[in-house]
Amino acid sequence: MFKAVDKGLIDKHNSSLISELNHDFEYLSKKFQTQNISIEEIKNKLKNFQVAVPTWGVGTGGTRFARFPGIGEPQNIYEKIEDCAVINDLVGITQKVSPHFPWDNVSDFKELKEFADDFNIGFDVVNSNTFQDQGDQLSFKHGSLTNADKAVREKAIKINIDAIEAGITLESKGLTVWVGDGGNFPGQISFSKSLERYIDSMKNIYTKLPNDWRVYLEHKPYEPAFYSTVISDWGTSYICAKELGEKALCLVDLGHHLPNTNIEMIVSRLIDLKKLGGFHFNDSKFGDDDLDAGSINPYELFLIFNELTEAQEAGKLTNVAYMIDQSHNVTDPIESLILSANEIATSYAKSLLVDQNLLKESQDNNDAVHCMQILKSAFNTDVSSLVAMARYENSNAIDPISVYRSLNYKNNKSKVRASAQGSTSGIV
Ligand code: PSV
Ligand code: MN
Repeated sequence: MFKAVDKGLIDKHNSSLISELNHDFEYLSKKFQTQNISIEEIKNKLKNFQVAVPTWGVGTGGTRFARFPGIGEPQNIYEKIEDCAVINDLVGITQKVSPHFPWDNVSDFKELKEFADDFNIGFDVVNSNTFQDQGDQLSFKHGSLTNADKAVREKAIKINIDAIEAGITLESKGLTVWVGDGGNFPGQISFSKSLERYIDSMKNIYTKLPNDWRVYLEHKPYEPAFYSTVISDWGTSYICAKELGEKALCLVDLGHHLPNTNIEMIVSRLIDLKKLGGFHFNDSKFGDDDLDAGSINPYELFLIFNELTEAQEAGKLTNVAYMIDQSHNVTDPIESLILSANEIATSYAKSLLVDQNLLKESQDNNDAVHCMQILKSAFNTDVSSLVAMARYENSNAIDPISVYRSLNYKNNKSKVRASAQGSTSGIV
């Protein structure tokens, strides 16, 4: 079902590109044959790969200093779903959308589900927003789930329970909890008490999870709290997930680590501890910059997928929630999300080229150079024709950006959508 983008237009673009694609794909197949790699097997895995798109990602982001709204921006969750449907019609691997409540203001969740169904869009994990006030006397200025005031904690717990209830109607299967709670000054909060309150609040939320649901705990070292954050790292996240129970897992947002952290090793640790639940993909240079996935350090993204693929092949991992979480300040978010989905699929494809048995053998032989060569040779392989062929066979666009640009989508939307109110600063 294609509703957002005319299938005829995709076919027209594809027909002008297919002969070159066939040629490149054929070349890669022959190359793989000599390496005993089944291109068909990898293509099938790519055709079934999925990564969710966040509703807040299709709106133009900003920094503390300013936000420069784009033209034809979506102003509500319905318009956001339309934009997500454009992305999915073109790339085919972003069928689900991850909403943020009550950021996404919805009065009738059943109606929203029907609206999204009509665009062939499903709902991924739901997110709860307890990092800005929601319009009454109880403020999150000094924290939400960890606030010293029980009434504020109860308000934050309720927001999470409401998000679960909304998610049930939307047929989601999980809740991601990120809290910005922490302190800006030494001594401002008790490290110990705030963690205790977090666990206590989360236990309340956990009891409301349906049996087939999971709750994902997202850590982050700093921002908005710049001295100490309650759920600052994967270790704290792991301790809390363990304390809560089987349905609680850790979520790794790539930007939520200090520069130079070995994120792929964290991924491996969480896999071995049976607590890796999901990802928020993005890239960064300095901190939580929320840059486009794979735009700065594609090798890191590949190394993360290498850990995931190794674990999957060893039967240690199933059911990981993949999502993009980035802020698009200077690009059309639709273009950024198309490219990011492609980067993520590309990293996954390259990880499938790694001969894990050979890597193990070389590790056992302490052959550091050969180990590095195995990884580098997979990473340096140009798999663009393979990823494009998977898209083509799924009836999506060989070159999604050029189809998108030919739509003149945002210009057309600017004539029917309300324009953004002002250009207030703020992240996303
Ligand atoms: C926090 O920085 C975060 O990564 C969390 O996932 C939030 O829900 C999201 O960004 C919102 O911008
Ligand atoms: Mn995130």
